[in-house]
Amino acid sequence: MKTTGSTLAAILGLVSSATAHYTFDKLLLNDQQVGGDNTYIRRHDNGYMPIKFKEAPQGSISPLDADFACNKGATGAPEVITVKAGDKIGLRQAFLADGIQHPGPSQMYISPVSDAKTDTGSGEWYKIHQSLICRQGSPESLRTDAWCSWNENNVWGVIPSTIPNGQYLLRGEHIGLHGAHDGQAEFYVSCAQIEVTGNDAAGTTIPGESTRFPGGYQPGDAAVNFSVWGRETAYPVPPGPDVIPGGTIRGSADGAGGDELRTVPVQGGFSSDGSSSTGNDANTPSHSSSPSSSPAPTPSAAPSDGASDDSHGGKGKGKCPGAFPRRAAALLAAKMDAQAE
Ligand SMILES: [Cu+2]
Repeated sequence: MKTTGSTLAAILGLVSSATAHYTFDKLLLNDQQVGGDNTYIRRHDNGYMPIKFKEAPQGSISPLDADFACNKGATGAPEVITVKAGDKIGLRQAFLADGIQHPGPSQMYISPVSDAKTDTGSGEWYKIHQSLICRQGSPESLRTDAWCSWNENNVWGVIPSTIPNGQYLLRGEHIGLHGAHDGQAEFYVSCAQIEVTGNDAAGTTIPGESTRFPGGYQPGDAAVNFSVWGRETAYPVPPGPDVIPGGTIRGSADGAGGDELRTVPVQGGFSSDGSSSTGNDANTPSHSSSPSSSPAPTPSAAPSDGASDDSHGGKGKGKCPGAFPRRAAALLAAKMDAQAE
């Protein structure tokens, strides 16, 4: 692999700011890595930098930019991975990043495409997985290990039985909320190329709501203006559309059920055991067990919970916790240099 200018710039950015940034480049299928770096996951030009609405790192993009679907300048990967319903699929962090240490949700979306190697991701996206809070706790833990994804090195989900056979782009995303109180949520995004097989009973359409990227997230969304620096112990405002029927939700808005993986019920009798879902549970499982399904907190609510910008330390609080060590960044730079020889 050649060291590119943009990669070097990303490394220098890491060294100078020493933040815990990362990207995803390795595919995990049922917890085993398949292929190498970027065999199935699209390479992009954003290095380890986050995407942000506001004060994005130099050279990065906004969630409102055309490349938000698969990250800046993403190009087709050489291979498409074949998967089936029930497979656990993960997008693992790249070199020297070994555990997400940003508080926030992980999500997976799919977009049906005719050719997963060339499609740009401008079509409809359906959310197949959402990972929220796995450990019920305190306002302090909402800033760290209350989140299911805390310290995990990949964003993962499960292939639903409800989606038609065919090729898809699979978009893995983690959203860091540590700066969200200031409109600076950090989006880490990569796309894998998959082909779903064996879902002959799934019909020809994908159930549930869809969205588009860019467009799916807006700067004023409660989900990405949520403050983890106040007294909240729940996150009742997951970003984007609901998880589709047959998709999975890990944890919950307040962590009450622990680290639990639930499948969103299918309405209208698709499920093979003939059980039919009832009531609102089926529509909003991520909210149903939570006492916090009250209206979403808004950015302007922050001062009223005692967390004004001044009281929580101003600029320091928005910084990435769990700093990416300077030493590790230097090692990364050295490795990249060696590979460029
Ligand atoms: Cu960060």
